Amino acid sequence: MMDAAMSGRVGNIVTVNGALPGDQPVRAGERVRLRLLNGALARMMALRFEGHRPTIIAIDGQPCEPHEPPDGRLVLAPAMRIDVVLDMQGDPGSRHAVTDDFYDGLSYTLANLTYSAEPPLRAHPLNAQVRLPTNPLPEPDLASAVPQEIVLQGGMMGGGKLKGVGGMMGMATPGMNGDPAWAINGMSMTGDGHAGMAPLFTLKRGATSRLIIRNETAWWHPMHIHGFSMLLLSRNGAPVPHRQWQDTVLLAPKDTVECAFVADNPGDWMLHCHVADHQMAGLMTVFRVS
Ligand SMILES: [Cu+2]
Repeated sequence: MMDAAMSGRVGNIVTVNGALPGDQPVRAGERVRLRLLNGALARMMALRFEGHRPTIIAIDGQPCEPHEPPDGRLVLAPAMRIDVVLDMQGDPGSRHAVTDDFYDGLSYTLANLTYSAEPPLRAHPLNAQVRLPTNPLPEPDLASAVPQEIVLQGGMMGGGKLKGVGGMMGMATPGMNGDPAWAINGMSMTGDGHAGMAPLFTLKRGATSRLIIRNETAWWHPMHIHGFSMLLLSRNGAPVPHRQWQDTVLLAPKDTVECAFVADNPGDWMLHCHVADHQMAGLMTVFRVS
């Protein structure tokens, strides 16, 4: 429960496609499309491709405007998927590290791009378009959008929003004695989510929902929605570029993110943190589209 009230269990070994990653063979001049998926329980990742410039072409399965990640650093939280195009512009025979430096002081080499000795496949990098056709998602109507605030609360050092929170100061540790460690708008849904909890909010089918997700905690949370892809509008008041549609939105401590979607999919849907330890300890809710 102590871990669940903090970062969750990040583990100590990262595998790629189920195996310990080592050399990833590539050839100079080739263009590679990588679909990166963070399947970890709690570990965030921030990948750098030494000597290379990945271009993001899709996030969570939704094409976006092709763009390079800020500082060349690809941040991937649990459940996030990012498609990148990578032009192999290294020299034949060279090796380039793929590193993960998400956690301060804990950076490591995940794998190595290992070039064969073959001559480059082509003399110049490809000029061809990397933009993918967009999916037919309904466009949110922001003028008529129904605002809904989603406040993430709890965890260690969270500022006392939950009963007993504030464990670092010698008070009760959140999550101990079977209490939930986290809450959304003051309510905690724990276990497998079938707790019979009433929906946090209800949307009319076809209405545009505008979610304002506010992270009051001292921890990172990849918030994952079922049934919909959300258009990211702003982060901490600044507009989000590249028209990114996501079903998993990572919030840094104290972040506020605004997103919108058209509620065209009837049913009861989950909205939860995808750090499984957080979800099971209360960072989960349900909403209804009817
Ligand atoms: Cu979380």
